[in-house]
Amino acid sequence: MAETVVDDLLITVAPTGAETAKSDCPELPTTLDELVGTAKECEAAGAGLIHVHVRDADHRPTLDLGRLRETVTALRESTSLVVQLSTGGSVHDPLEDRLRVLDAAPDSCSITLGTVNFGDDVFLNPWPFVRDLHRVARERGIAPEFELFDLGHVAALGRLLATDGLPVGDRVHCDLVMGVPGGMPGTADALVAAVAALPAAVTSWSATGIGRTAMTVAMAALAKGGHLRVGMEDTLSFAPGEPVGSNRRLVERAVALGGLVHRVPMAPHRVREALGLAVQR
Ligand code: KMH
Ligand code: ZN
Repeated sequence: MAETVVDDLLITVAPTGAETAKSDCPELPTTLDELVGTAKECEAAGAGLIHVHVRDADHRPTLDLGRLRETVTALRESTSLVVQLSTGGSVHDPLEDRLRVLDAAPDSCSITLGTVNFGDDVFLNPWPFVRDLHRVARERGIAPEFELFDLGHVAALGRLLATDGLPVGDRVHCDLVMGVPGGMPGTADALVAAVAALPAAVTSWSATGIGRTAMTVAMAALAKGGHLRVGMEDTLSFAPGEPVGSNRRLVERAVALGGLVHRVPMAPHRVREALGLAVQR
């Protein structure tokens, strides 16, 4: 009888983001207590990594270093999740503030591989800035997650690795962010094209579909053997006309989808190994 093959599944939760107002979505976890509560629920449901944007006392996005450090500490005290800080911030954040995020010493950080139109705004990622983030992350042992919003970003990742070398632990993890108005569409065809173009050095990849592309992208990612990112940063509707309600529900759905193709959620210690981080903090 053939042996049953069970592969693991990295589920990243991106619970908050920087682009949704609390007033438009009161369930969005914007306070530290709400974020920690969400993180605990999502870890219990099967998430292994949390992608974090921080808000200020008025629930607005902030890159205040004190708040970032406090958030990293609180998440480490309350969960085992791999803590990834966004260096993308909001579309309005200056590059120097985004680089300074690394001073909060997260386990992981996002690095976007190029500038992209972002709805009516521009998400700015000039090449020298991308190189600075990559260099500083490696110097500090922070594992990057390369965010790829477009096929050009996939090619740019190959260029970065060729010119500037591999990240910490020689692991290259990236996330296809699909369906942003201005980036690649959230379709199975686009995902297949992007995956086919990934540099050979890539050791793991996930995908996320923004808004109504969430399910299409998740199913295409699983069909191609990828990992999943879910969360209210990317998706505010669970189904047409049905608000998400909580990040936990999205993680639970990812676990269920993965289970259909015999994938089991990766525990945080396995995520650390996969990202080339020391297992013990
Ligand atoms: N808020 C977006 C403009 C990231 O976290 O690295 C950028 C973003 C990507 O969310
Ligand atoms: Zn983000």
